[in-house]
Amino acid sequence: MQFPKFGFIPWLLLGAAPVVAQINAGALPATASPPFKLTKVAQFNLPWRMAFLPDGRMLITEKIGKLFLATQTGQKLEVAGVPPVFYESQNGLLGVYLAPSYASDGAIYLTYSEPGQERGTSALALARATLKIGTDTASLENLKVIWHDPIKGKGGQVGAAVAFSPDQKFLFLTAGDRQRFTPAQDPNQPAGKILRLTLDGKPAPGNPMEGKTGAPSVPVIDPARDTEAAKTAPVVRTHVFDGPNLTPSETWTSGHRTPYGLAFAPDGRLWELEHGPRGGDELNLIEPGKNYGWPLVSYAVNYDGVPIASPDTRPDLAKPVIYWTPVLAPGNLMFYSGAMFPKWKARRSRPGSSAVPCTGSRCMARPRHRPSTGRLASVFAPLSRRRMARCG
Ligand SMILES: [Ca+2]
Repeated sequence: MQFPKFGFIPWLLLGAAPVVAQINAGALPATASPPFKLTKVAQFNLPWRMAFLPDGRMLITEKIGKLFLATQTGQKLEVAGVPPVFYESQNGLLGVYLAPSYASDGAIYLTYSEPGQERGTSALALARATLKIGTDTASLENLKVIWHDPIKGKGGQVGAAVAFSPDQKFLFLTAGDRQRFTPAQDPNQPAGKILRLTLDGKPAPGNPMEGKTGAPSVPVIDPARDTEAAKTAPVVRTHVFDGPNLTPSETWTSGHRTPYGLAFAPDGRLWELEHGPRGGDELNLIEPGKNYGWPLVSYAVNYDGVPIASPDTRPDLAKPVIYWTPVLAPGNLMFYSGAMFPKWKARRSRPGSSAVPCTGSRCMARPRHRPSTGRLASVFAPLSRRRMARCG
């Protein structure tokens, strides 16, 4: 039995189940002011991710399909050589990450919606390229798609977050459910999974289903109205894999919906943030081979009000450590251990703070890591006009 020691926030335990304390942090009251000052230095068109270079400059993606190199004073330079992306709603150019070897070889990774042949279709792609920076130029060279979901189809909720293992040898990639629900429970489809790959995009050794291949073909459906409608959604086509279906051997965990945040904590544990439907955003501790339940269970209902079974009904599925109803709509997850924010400063009892910038609620959340329990306690600093939470 695990029971986190939240002595500083005893109210969190009110109503908690006796065995596992799932925390709903959604209704916590906001704090009045953020512990930092916001200064506008540049403007972007739908910026989605940033990656800091060793010299302090940033690579910033725009979902519409552009990549910029920007200084901290706001000078922008568009990076040439970005691949074509399918931009629509949640699809587009999404992630940018420095490779562990960046300092020696300039390698970066991009994640994006790769256009399909049929109009309105796409799939998640992971590409590696070399960033070349000149005096007044920047470009990507030798760009190569090292992994992609071969099942092109309709829908948003791409995922596309990357985290590197603490030993820098492996790459974790989130693949969202594409608003099709059922693929998240299909071991033959990447959608709704967290994959663990080598740095060149191959199935990583040591994965739970290492060496296993999947079905040679899978049915493809369009996004469905809700979890119930998805069960009987018409098959729009059958995808036949070109070669062996490597999905099982790539899979680390399954049952994810909209996994936008993925990061290793200073203690080496992997955490993931995903959107729930009408409620039920989740912070999950990611452990190999586990099934995180979507769309079988959720601490929320569908957008149209159709109910979804509670995670409490399925002890075989991994529950979130924290969930949010109402939602935050988390856009990312990062752990901060720098010195810029004294209150966030890492110290022996707290080796790092995590931060969650949110899309829907215009906030910054700050779940704090508590090494004494090995868990994250729910502590937040809001930026927004909307609800945010502070508890400790
Ligand atoms: Ca879940």
